[in-house]
Amino acid sequence: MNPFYQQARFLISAAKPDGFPPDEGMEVAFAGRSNAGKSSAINVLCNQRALARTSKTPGRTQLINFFALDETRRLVDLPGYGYAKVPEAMRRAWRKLMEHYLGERACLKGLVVVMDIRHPLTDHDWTMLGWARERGLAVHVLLTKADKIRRGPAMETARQVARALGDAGIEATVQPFSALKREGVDDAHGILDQWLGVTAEPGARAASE
Ligand SMILES: Nc1nc2c(ncn2[C@@H]2O[C@H](COP(=O)(O)OP(=O)(O)O)[C@@H](O)[C@H]2O)c(=O)[nH]1
Ligand SMILES: [Mg+2]
Repeated sequence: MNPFYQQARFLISAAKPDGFPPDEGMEVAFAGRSNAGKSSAINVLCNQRALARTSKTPGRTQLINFFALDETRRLVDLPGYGYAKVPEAMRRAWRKLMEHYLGERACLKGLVVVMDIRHPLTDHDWTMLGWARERGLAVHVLLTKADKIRRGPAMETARQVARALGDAGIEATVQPFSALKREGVDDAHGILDQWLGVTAEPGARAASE
């Protein structure tokens, strides 16, 4: 476990841009369909049971949640999408909020798109990926719930998703992940470290492994 991410603390929730923390330092945002496993992934990456809330009733949070890692670095839990029962007005509000955040947030260094490995690349995922491409934002895809399928098909899905993104002109890295089995944590930390400029002290990193 990488001790840096264990420091994560809830900072603030915002329904509108005027509630965002100052656009300073560095952020990595997590996006994904409701119920894809986004909160579970954040919790496992931060080695905390209830940092980001997990839920069996999807589609309720329309807030952007900010978590502080240290004075200058943050993780951001974006509101889930794709939940069929969301009313049109809420959908519009979601779109406006996301377009604003992804389009304008200068401190945003990369976007983690969390997808259920059994249902990757939904229409809404492509919308998110399109926004990332427009901005030239780095993308990492976490294909989560990988414990639900066998290793061979999981690796094959990862290859297919990487190929589809490449074909669409989106530069992205892709990995299988399981919050349940805590698989893929080190790979995901490696990407976050790069984006956030985290250089673990050799001693600290060696001791944590
Ligand atoms: N088997 C399995 N279930 C998971 C995994 N990640 C999340 N879940 C379950 O999927 C449901 C939705 O997870 P949650 O993290 O709340 O999704 P979110 O809406 O994207 O934040 C919950 O019941 C989780 O326990 C995983 O890696 N494996
Ligand atoms: Mg969630």
